[in-house]
Amino acid sequence: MAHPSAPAAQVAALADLLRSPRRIALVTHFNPDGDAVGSTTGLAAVLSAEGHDVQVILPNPAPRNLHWMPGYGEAIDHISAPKACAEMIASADLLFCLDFNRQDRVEGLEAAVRAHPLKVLIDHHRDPDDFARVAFSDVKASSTCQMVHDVVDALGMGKSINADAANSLYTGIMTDSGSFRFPSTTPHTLRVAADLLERGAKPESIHAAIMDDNSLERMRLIGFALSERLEMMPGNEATVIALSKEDHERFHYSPGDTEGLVNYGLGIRGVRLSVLLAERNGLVKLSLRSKGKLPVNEFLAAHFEGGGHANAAGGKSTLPLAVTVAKLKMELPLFLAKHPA
Ligand SMILES: [Mn+2]
Repeated sequence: MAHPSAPAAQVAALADLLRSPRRIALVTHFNPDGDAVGSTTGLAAVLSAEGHDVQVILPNPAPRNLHWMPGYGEAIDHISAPKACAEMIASADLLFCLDFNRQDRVEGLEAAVRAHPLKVLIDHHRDPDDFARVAFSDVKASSTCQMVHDVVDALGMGKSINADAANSLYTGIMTDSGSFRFPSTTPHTLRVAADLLERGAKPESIHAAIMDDNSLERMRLIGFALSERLEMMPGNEATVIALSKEDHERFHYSPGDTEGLVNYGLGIRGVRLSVLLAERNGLVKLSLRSKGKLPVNEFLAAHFEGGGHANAAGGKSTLPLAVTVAKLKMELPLFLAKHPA
């Protein structure tokens, strides 16, 4: 199997670091998603099978539909156990930084991560900061989980991808690729997925655990957002959903409830850009999704302190919701005109 994410020089450097049993901490980004939890627990399972002493450390807990993931129960998080997290990082020989490109993405763990002298990065986000001794960066990879698979394989540790690791890694590839439909899904992505199936990943159970675990409130909130809050922009190419603080309260919002909501707009015929604005914790969070050559990361970087991928990116605004929506509606037509379908 080819390893586009695992260049030989970095693989050799990492192999050197893993030659004898190590105490290893693995961290990922704040608000961990399937790829974040999958890459940390998946790599931890592999390294543990290789005889290393491992600990997964999360900046905050993952949404409930990820708690079933193998190894999630052994992870510690900075919200519940700040001291233990900082001590574990400080005492680790080696710190894996997975699925994030800047050290401020770990929020409360930032100081501990910055202070660690020996970091290994595996990540697929654009423009990673230069903070790791060994860095694997592949912006074309569907997911960090796919990269972890390739790095592990290149290290000759493929046999240590046990069923737990396979289920974790498959989860991240599935969630980050939108169930194998985003353009980042390549033949290689499917070969990696096939390899994980051979090693014990269970696609049906994983999909059900992730997708069919909605609370009734979340389903009602989605219904409300689509019927009462979704606006079609002039030209019928873009949709905007703006959810106020009151909207969240009405449906007893809990974290993760609006996950994936932004994608619904793209399901409408002719729509190639969809926006979700959510007023939470005194801030307006923007999520954008697009189809084709419509770099929403550039739009958000220019106007809403954001970034991410070309077809999926996030940003924020400290302006009131209505003002943010007005600003968005002013800028969107210009952006669409600049990038015609
Ligand atoms: Mn990812």
